[in-house]
Amino acid sequence: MVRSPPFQGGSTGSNPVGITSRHRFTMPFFCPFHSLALLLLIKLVLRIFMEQHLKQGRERFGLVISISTFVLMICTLSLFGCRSSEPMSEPGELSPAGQQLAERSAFLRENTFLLTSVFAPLVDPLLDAGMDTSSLLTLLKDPKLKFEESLVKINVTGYRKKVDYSHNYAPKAIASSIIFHKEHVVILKDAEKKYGVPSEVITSILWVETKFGSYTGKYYVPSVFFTIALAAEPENIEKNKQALRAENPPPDPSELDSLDKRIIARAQKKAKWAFGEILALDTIRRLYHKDYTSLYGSTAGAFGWSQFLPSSYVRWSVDGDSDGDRDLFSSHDAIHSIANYLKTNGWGPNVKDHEKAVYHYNNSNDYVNAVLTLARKIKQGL
Ligand SMILES: [Ca+2]
Repeated sequence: MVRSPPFQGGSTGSNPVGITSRHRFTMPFFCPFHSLALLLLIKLVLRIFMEQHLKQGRERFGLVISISTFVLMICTLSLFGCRSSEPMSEPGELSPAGQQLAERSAFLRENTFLLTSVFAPLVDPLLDAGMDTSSLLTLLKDPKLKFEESLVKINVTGYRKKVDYSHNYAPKAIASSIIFHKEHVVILKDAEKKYGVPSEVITSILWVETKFGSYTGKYYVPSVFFTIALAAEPENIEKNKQALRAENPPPDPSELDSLDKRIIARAQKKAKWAFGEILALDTIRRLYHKDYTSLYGSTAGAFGWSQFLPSSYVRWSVDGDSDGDRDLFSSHDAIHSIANYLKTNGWGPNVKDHEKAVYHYNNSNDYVNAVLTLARKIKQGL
């Protein structure tokens, strides 16, 4: 896919159509300064002429000649200065910013559906951030791209539901993990040797995340990020404010202002995060030639056996089997990518290092406990 030149955003200030000012004063004596200088020069020449004919003193004549020479010199210098500081250009030439603006306008005129799309607020920011027009069109024309109402809901009063991870180290989980470890022992030990992360920890994460690739998520990943990137749009903020007031029981009226501010702050944070993940998706397309228009994952947009976010894919995925593709839907690449992730994010010789690295993977102490408990049980069962 040929990448179109990225557009740059921003106002062109007092020159909205982008016409350059470089062709001002291309006729220099239209400049008020030069016009005045010319008048002075003409006046002095006339005076010299009159002085000569009136045969007045030679000294006075010399003074007039000196003054006229000085004025002529100043006039000439400023004339050249004016021309050199404002080089001439072809009439109608656009500045780079003006040209970009004109191209952007033409693009939007050719694709008016963008302006009526629910994702219209993201078009300019994504183009400003460097996403090329062709990939943006591919995404927004795709009927799979949908606004997922549930993903912009923000709850600022309810406690986050505690996730129970204990089933992840139940006997069935341990037995399945030991079987997987034996079947993939060569790849697991290769990753362990390369990154210093124990094979049973890698196995444990693969089980907890996706049950060895059995549940990698059913959400269309671009829809997840495009939807969440709209979380801070006024209508979505308003929906959350209304939902807050409709809660049963409703919140204390004296707390509403504070809760509204929390909704706005959280929505802005989520929208910024999702916008960054859209750009990471596009980076994956550009750098690794991956087609994300068939990518499915979790409600958080994590995908593959290892459940990496797009930004994690860009930073920490690796091509474990050296086939030229970082494919997190393959066990080989997922195993090496998890090991690389943990190694890069703090895995070391101490328990604290283990906890830190796994916590980085998923910010939950219960998750950390489940992963490390299952890993210990796998090791005991081998
Ligand atoms: Ca590969």
